[in-house]
Amino acid sequence: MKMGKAIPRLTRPYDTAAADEAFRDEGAVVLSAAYSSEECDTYVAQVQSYLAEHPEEAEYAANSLLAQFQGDTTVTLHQLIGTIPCVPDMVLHRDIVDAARRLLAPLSDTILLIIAEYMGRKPGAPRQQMHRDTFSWRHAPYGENPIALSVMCAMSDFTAENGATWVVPGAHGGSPLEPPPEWSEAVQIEMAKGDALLFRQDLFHAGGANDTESDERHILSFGFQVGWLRQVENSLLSVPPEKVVELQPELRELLGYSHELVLGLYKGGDPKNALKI
Ligand SMILES: O=C(O)CCC(=O)C(=O)O
Repeated sequence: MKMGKAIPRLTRPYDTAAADEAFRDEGAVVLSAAYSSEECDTYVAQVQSYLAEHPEEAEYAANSLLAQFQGDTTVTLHQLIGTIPCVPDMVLHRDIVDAARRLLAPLSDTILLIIAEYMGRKPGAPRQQMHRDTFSWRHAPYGENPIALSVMCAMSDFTAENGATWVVPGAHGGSPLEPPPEWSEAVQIEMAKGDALLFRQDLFHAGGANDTESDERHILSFGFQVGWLRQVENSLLSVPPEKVVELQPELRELLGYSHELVLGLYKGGDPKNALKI
């Protein structure tokens, strides 16, 4: 395993060659100010009002499979594309989608959205186990070229105290079943509100402990995967067709109204035909 030292941070306009080099050498890159402060505030406000109007969502999430991993000091909300109005445009962030397309091109002609998820890590949230997100596809082959990209966006400041994400620079390219590196090799990625951490899903990382009294860490988490793998979030069930038709065509494709050669066909043809638009 090749070990680097720091995760590069890019400012606008983002240098695509530098981003690609960072993925290759360190497994990750930070895009500074990927989102405006207003976008972040709108996102948090929309999530919070949705959760207030739909208490059943919190109850469902608290008993879900992923809740066991996140713990009860984290509030989560899934299927954001169909429920939180600002999220479709945020997920279609041009620099992020283009970075994913470049990164995943060696192993697939198409890409899909893995998940679009809110996480609020409350004071008292413990440090997560170090993990590779490719655990979702632990039987898939792994190597030089990744099968998925994670995007962890700071919707409020990520600080060392409130649990900014830890990553191990250069600890990518291996199996999700390998033992994690030592914590001494990990670095914490503090980010200002609006910054986005992009990392190969086979990079070892973890959410940090929130040791503050009252500073909840608000996250927009999403990602992209090669088009021939099953998505983590079942987008075709999560976003009802009447919502899907209102979305931008590129986002419809990223949800799964697309096909990788003969995978994902509808009646032997393009799954977009099911939308009758
Ligand atoms: O909380 C974070 O910053 C990282 C979260 C994460 O890695 C996860 O939930 O899998």
